[in-house]
Amino acid sequence: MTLTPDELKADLTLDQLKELVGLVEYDASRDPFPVTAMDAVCFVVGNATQTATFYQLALGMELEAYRGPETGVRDSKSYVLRSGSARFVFTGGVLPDSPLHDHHRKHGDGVVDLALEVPDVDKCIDHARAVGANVLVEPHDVTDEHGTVRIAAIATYGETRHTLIDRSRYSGPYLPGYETRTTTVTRQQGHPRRLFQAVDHCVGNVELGRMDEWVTFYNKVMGFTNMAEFIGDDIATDYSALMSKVVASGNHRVKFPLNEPAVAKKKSQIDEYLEFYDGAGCQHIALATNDILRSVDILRANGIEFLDTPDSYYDDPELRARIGEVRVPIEELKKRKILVDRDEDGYLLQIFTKPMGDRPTVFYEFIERHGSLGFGKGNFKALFEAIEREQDLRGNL
Ligand code: TYF
Ligand code: FE
Repeated sequence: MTLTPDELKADLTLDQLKELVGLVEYDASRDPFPVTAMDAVCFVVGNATQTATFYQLALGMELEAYRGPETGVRDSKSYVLRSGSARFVFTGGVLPDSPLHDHHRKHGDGVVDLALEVPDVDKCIDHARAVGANVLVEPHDVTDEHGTVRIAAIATYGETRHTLIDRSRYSGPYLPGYETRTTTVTRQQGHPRRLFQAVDHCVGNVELGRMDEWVTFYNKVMGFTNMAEFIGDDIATDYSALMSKVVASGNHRVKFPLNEPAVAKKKSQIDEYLEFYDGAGCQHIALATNDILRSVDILRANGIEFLDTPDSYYDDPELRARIGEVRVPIEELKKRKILVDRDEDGYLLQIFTKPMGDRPTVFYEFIERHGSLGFGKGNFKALFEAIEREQDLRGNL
């Protein structure tokens, strides 16, 4: 397994990545759709200029590239931000009749593209087409003075897409046509340590009864395999009001949990998302950090709001017994409302933000893994109760 140029640039070693996001060795030569890593999470937002500043100020990301009217693109502004190997691109419409405004009118701020870095775009597209995928953009080269990228795109759930990018022949900022831009924010104590280093997983919410269709899509079209963690009928009707399965790329570098609403006693949090996003879409992005306590302290001080966890969660003797020793006293987690889960491989610490925008749709998870390859199954009950308290406050339960 090799590191992508982004990961090298982000000073991450393969061992650090394994620890951060939980990678596995596999035989790429037998993969019909080899994927190297996430390339970018691309958002369409109502105000990309302010969103880019907010992500620098509050989430400690660094501005890296820009494209817009000043660089000859009249219809939109795009800001590229980085934290470790995680890359976010925020785009907003500029001209009054921009189709980006139509997207934003319908969905609000949201994820339009979970872009993947692949070694061979044509091989992926040939396979995807042969098994019936919807090819949105045919493979083509894009070139500037820094080199050439090969690009294509396939459709996934809702109006979301997967752009496939081979950037092995390119050394410029983000993509051809972008110019280098550096962070405008001056930080108080010089150069900050990052608040997160990588994207751990990206979750999709799909319509009632369609989860298995999308799992099959990722299996057949993209060669992704199912991971052990899932929420079935049994848990769904008791308290979660959702069903969930997880697919991962061969090397586990890319993990996509998929949720659908379940018919339960209460209105599902997934139904709330589908209603306010007006369709299927990306629900949360999990960001891997190697110091979740520090990250959460800084994020809170910067105004990021997290879901509450009741003290009873930490005082439960069953939790204490199941968790055993973790790297800090449980009191430190309790103070910060950080959740903890342990499975056969190790443990993880995780916390969830409230929705980031005006609509109750997209949010973030911060996760610190210590061996565990799971998604916090032991926390599902506490987490879903916290989500439902917020849903109730919004009048949507
Ligand atoms: O990604 C996961 O599976 C966990 C748990 O609506 C989760 O972060 C699952 C569904 C959901 C919120 C969180
Ligand atoms: Fe998650």
